[in-house]
Amino acid sequence: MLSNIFLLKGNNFDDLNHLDIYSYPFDISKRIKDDFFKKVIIGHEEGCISGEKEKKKISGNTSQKYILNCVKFEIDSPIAQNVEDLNLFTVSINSKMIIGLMFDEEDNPYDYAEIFQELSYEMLNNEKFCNFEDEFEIENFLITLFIDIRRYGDEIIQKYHEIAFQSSEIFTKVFLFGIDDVGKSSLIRRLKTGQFNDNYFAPTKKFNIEYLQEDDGQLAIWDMPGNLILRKNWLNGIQDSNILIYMIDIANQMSFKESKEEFWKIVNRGDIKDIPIIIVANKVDLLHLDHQNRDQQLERAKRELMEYFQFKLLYGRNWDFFFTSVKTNYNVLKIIDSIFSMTESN
Ligand SMILES: Nc1nc2c(ncn2[C@@H]2O[C@H](COP(=O)(O)OP(=O)(O)OP(=O)(O)O)[C@@H](O)[C@H]2O)c(=O)[nH]1
Ligand SMILES: [Mg+2]
Repeated sequence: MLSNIFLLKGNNFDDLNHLDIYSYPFDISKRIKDDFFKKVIIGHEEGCISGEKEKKKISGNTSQKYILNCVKFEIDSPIAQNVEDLNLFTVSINSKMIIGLMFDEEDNPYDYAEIFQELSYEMLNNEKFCNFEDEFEIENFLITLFIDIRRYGDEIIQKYHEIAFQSSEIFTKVFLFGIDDVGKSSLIRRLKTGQFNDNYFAPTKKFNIEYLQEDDGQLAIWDMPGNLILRKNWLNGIQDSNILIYMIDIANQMSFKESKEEFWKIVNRGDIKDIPIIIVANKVDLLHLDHQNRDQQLERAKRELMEYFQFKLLYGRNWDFFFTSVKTNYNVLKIIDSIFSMTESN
């Protein structure tokens, strides 16, 4: 678990006697020996030089969000260090400042590598949280970064470790994914409680795992966060899945391109090629289909989706597609039936 965060700032790291030190929640400068921070700086530099970690700038990230013409703060790859028996993870900002995370002994800092870099980058360059000119600003930045990384650890990493220990044999593991706002968590609520709430808006931030007892067996449904930053956690949860469900918001055509890219990023992975997939085009109630031509209209919509998403490339795999409305309950139970029929035949 993350226990503390600190920031070292000086005009010049050659002058290690004149550093400004900020930390949260404990004032660590009072608790540890004088030369601790020197060792941290030297350890960080050595880690970079030895190439223990590829020294890759986050500004080179291919994710669209990080491509900016002018990057004010460059964040290097984090370096794991053990200084005075403390388990540390450090990044440097513009090679002038160092942010350090302190973890419990048993933690693996590399579980936090991406979130540490991305959050720092996002807060400094996109949200312009801090210019490092004002103490209050720096403290505020550190507190926010600490809380967000700690929450990530509690909600994603700890949960992942806990669940990895549970036996998957008695459950059919259903991996439910898709970009944000398509209706994944609403589907789970509908299945669990029979309810749907139009005003429900609670983007999923962690692995949300629900267990369902159905006539044909028990399901463990892993509801993934669709949030852009959290999507990379899909790969932490997908192992040992018995079936994948990919959800699309049929009413939001603007999102199709993004949704298609995310779909193929996962589905093209060799290690999941034998896992059956159900593609669910949700929110069909928003299409305002007219009663008389409903079937033809759905048929046409399906053809267009097949073409756009290139689902034909799934040829040879065990897959299915159908429309749903979690709101009106249309085809919701069909999802359950398909889960059992497709996993049985697999
Ligand atoms: N009209 C309509 N709205 C829906 C339907 N399903 C979900 N919604 C609404 O869509 C919004 C997003 O639903 P969520 O279930 O939170 O979406 P999600 O995919 O879990 O989103 P993330 O957790 O951010 O990945 C909510 O306002 C739901 O009420 C549906 O079938 N029809
Ligand atoms: Mg959700």
